[in-house]
Amino acid sequence: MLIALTRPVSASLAECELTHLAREPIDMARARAQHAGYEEALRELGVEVIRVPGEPSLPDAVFIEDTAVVVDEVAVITRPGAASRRPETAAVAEALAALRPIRHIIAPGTLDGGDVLVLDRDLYVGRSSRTNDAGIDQLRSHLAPYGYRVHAVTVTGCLHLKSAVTRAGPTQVLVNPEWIDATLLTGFEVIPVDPSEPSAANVVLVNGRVLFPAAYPKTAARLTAAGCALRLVDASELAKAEGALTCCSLLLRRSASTRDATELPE
Ligand code: CIR
Repeated sequence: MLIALTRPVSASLAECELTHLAREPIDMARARAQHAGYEEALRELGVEVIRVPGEPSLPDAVFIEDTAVVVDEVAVITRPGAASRRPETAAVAEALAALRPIRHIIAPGTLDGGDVLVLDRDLYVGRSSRTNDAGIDQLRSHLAPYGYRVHAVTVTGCLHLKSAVTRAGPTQVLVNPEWIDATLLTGFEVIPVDPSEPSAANVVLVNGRVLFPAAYPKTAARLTAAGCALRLVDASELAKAEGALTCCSLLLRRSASTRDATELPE
């Protein structure tokens, strides 16, 4: 069984961090409805959704992905690159403590979970405006004992590594080649986003289906043609806060001992 930890949309979302986007008004009712639709889609795909308590004064708390890196053996609580986001980690650490042994990224390291792409035992980690080399080195030290390899990847033009690449199938990655050198991801078939949809590369692969943003029909067609089964979700209001689909959950197996290879890709 897969678990998704999520966190409610904060009342202060309009004060979120923005790096590559201009601030636009956010329709809060719509943002909350879209977030509920995202959670519902996860449930529909067989995931148990557990909500971590909200924190209305932390604008970006809904983007829970950035607060931890979770593998079967351990959870590494991050130290987000944006100082405003660091208080988000405490509640997530508390929730994860019931599910995994906990490790921490500490100063001077910074790391956002959105920069970490787990492909089997290889973790590709974006060196970005949020994640520094000290954070990457600490992640490597925490995960090496379990046989994980951590590779640093330079990210340009977007917020996080996973703005530029995510897994779309057992052997497929969806990539914006303008933002990352996809040849680094050896052993995977690279599906490029449609050039008119640069932000379409962030998808959630779960139980063999791909949660995909409804806003990007041309890239959706490419994935469908490549044999991916899509479940569309509308996340357009959350996108105004520079959040994409992976950002809104932390996906993990209930326990390593009950691993089912059909849930998350190996
Ligand atoms: C931020 O800038 O930190 C938030 N407004 C958006 C975070 C999106 N998270 C993600 O891509 N993993």
